Amino acid sequence: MNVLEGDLSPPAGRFAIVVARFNSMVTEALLHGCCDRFVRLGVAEDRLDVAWVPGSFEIPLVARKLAETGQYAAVVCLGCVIRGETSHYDHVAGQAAGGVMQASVATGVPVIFGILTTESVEQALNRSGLKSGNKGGEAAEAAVEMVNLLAQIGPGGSLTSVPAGFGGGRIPAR
Ligand code: INI
Repeated sequence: MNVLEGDLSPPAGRFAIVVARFNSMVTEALLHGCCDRFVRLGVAEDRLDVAWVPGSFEIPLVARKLAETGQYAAVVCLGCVIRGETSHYDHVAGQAAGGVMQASVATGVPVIFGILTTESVEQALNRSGLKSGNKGGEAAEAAVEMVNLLAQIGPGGSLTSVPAGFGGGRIPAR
């Protein structure tokens, strides 16, 4: 059995982060957690580009445009949609999630969903660094893992370097 799994070794390339200004107290904390984790994983700040958008609804378009440039190994999306604050929560949260997924599948670039969807401000704060970790940091990890996984699968990866018909992949040490 061949097992493919991305690890957290330092990847090459640049990373884009799209972050919403709406609920900026939370999203700035997500951005801080995201950049901090990238740096800890070996991606220096000068390899990070940050694009601010008005709200989470605007994230997918900009994420897709950035992914289409071919300049980025991955795009991380950060936002915060709080149910208590909006009657159109379901639309904003749902469209943001669907759009992020579409941007990724359409471009073949990992586009990571780091948009908090919570019931309350308290939950949002807890998930942006207070009590329950920082979703921005988790998003940076997911980006690195996906880049390393795709490097195993895609051109030049171990799956493409074995003779046709062998179907083999690298079995990473666990
Ligand atoms: N945008 C968010 O990122 N989070 C929210 O909680 C939110 N609420 O509450 O409405 C929100 N709305 C703005 C939306 O994302 C767009 O910016 C706006 O509708 C303009 O297109």
